[in-house]
Amino acid sequence: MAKLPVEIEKIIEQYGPKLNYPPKEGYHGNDEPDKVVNTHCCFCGMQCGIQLLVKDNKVVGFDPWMKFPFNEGRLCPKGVQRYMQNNHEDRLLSSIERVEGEGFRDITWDKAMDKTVSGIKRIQSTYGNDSFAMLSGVSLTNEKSYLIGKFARVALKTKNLDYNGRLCMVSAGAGNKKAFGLDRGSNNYSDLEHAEVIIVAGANISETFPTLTHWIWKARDKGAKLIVIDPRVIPLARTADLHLDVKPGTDSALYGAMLNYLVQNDLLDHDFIDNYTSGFDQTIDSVKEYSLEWAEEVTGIKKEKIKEAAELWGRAKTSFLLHARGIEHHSKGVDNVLGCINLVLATGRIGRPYCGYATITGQGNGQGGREHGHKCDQLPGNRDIENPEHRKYISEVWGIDEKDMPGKGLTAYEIIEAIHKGEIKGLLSICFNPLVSLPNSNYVREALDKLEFYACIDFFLNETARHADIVFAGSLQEEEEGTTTSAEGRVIKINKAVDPPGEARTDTSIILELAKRLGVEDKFTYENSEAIFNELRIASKGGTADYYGITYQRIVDEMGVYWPCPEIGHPGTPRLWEDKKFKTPDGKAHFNPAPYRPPGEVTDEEYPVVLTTGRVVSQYLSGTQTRRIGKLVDQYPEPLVEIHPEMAEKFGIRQRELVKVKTRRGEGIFPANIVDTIRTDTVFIPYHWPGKKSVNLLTPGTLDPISKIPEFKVCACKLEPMGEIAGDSHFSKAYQSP
Ligand SMILES: Nc1nc2c(c(=O)[nH]1)N[C@H]1C(S)=C(S)[C@@H](COP(=O)(O)OP(=O)(O)OC[C@H]3O[C@@H](n4cnc5c(=O)[nH]c(N)nc54)[C@H](O)[C@@H]3O)O[C@H]1N2
Ligand SMILES: Nc1nc2c(c(=O)[nH]1)N[C@H]1C(S)=C(S)[C@@H](COP(=O)(O)OP(=O)(O)OC[C@H]3O[C@@H](n4cnc5c(=O)[nH]c(N)nc54)[C@H](O)[C@@H]3O)O[C@H]1N2
Ligand code: SF4
Ligand SMILES: [Mo]
Repeated sequence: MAKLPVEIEKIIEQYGPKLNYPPKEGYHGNDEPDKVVNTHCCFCGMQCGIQLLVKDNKVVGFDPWMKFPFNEGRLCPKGVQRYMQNNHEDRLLSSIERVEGEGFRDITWDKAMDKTVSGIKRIQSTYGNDSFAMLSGVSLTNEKSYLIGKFARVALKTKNLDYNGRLCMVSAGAGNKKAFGLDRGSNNYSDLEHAEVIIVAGANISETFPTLTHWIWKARDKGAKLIVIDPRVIPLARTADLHLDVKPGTDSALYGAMLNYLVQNDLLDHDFIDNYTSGFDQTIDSVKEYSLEWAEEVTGIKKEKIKEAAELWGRAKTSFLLHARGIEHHSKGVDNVLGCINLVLATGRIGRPYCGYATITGQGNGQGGREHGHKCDQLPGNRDIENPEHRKYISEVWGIDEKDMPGKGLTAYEIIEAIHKGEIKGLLSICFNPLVSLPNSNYVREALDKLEFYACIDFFLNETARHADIVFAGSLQEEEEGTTTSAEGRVIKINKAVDPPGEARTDTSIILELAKRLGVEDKFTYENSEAIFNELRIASKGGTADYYGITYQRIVDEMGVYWPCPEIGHPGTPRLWEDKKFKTPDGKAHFNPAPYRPPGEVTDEEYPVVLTTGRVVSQYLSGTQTRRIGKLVDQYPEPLVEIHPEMAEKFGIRQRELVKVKTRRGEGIFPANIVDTIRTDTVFIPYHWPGKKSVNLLTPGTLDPISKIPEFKVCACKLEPMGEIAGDSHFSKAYQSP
């Protein structure tokens, strides 16, 4: 039974996080590397090209990969430190097991397998197959995503498989499917270059997708107008033509009012609307009361600014709209996305050069990983697990009886709820750190402690894994060959640089061995990653995310191929919708009404302040990887709460004073960062830290009804200054927070 380990100090001492710094004598200038491997950054969805330098089977440095077209050698602070992991002293070199009262100890591969398989079998034979769940992640390659989707349904025979993209891309995915029938950013980013107007909504691009700013600056050099929609004056907003300082949770009111303005002033593309779309009349009907005055009242943005944004957008000849989690992490995330798409469709600016629309995919393989079947409702090729034809096709590819294909399962946060209810008793997780990344972390921790058996596959012991019975030492991105799909929809090649060190194994070999021991070896015979990819190609054929025409060789020769690519001779599709043939049932792009409704939790007398959460440039996600890299930690060692000077004065808070931030779920203590770049009614806390430093102690488990994404971007809080200024000792404690 997984219990919160009392031996936590010992575990931290043994497995970190400890900080690695580059050697004082840099690798460059010493002797030649054994090899230089062209591959990609393991972090965000930009998937920048990078060259890894290898010496003695260790990744020891990097060089820019100048020829990779998207980033042309440019890298961000995380990219230049990504090589610091394979050689890290916290790296798991062997599988480990938890011994109550003792902490973890090494265990042989064979025993780890035995214990896991008997854990799975005991739970499933006592409580049924669906009582064992699996959670996965999209830092994994396409091959692993595909394999895990198949493994959960064919080997574990459970319907309860979901992934960390549930916290990330699902609102955008659901909105894109409703509007276009397909879930991918519509353009490659070079289309930004000649856009006259660019809207960036809820995306802190300079910190979260730093290399993408290059394409925005290129457009700015040519005179593009930039409109940024964010409650904070993010770096990109400092030089924008217009900054709309939206109150968190009110975007749909803004987009509705902008659409109404376009209609009232006939700034519409009638030809496009009449010939290529449906749903226009109901949609404009739903916003006809949305005046500029009303929108100012709801969103807190001056009506003159809203009007100017609508004018700029309405009169442009070319344009690009980009959004990210700022509008998607909401209980109406899907509606916000649809509100943006309505603005794009009303002006007909899609499917033409320099006219585009895209959600900016977050995680490294956030795009590919949401297509190949490790979502609870999905089969490969972005097929629907409840559609009889889709089930039949994939059952044939997998060589199983359609009747044995499980149905739709629970989403990530619902799996936690089901553990609380006693419906789920066992868990296998890979590439996911839910204790830090899911909302309401006290509730998540209690769930982990209720599991009868929990196994995890990772290369570092993340905070969730500290609750596991068995942890398999898996592989880093650079330790296994495969492919990912960048935020642009470009399928690219991840090349193996080194072997997994010590007794660690590739993720794939761990999954394959589990499948074998669960008695389905015959369904999982792959010689290598390419063989998995070739099966994926067939499984995706005819689906909306069609990879059939993409081969490893083509990816190398062409520096990536954009899906859909349905035939071997097909050139790939950098820009979607040039043929105006949308993938919806009627072949048209759909307008969808997205009327305003308030967020799940609004401020009141007791909790008078809006809390929103997000990222900083130097940390990545739950921080498992980046909280171990010294230079990145030094850049921003712990979460600060951003507060406007007016609010600080109101509550009597001084710069760097410790502030207790409380919500209905919990409380945390954060040093104040008093800045005038945030709304006066809102505070912001980044989320990359665990334990007492975790803002997810405070966030609510409210979900979007369609996408089931948690409402990370808005809740109500109160602030209490603690009287103490955060000193050095406070900061240093943050390095090793449990
Ligand atoms: N450095 C770094 N880069 C990353 C990551 C990382 O962890 N660290 N993670 C990657 C991943 S997985 C993702 S998903 C992306 C996320 O990339 P982003 O979505 O750009 O990042 P966030 O900081 O979560 O949120 C973006 C902005 O939303 C704003 N915001 C908050 N509430 C609202 C609202 O109601 N409306 C609007 N319009 N804006 C609002 C915040 O002020 C913030 O500036 O980044 C990727 N890149
Ligand atoms: N409050 C708040 N919470 C948020 C967000 C927010 O904005 N605010 N953002 C949400 C978003 S957008 C996201 S994407 C999630 C992310 O949340 P998580 O997915 O939980 O975060 P990660 O840090 O990516 O955790 C992944 C784990 O996978 C491991 N890993 C990485 N690559 C590999 C691999 O190749 N193989 C194996 N075996 N393991 C690997 C890492 O070591 C790490 O332990 O967080 C969400 N949580
Ligand atoms: S922008 Fe993203 S992919 Fe590029 S170097 Fe930075 S983290 Fe890596
Ligand atoms: Mo994400």
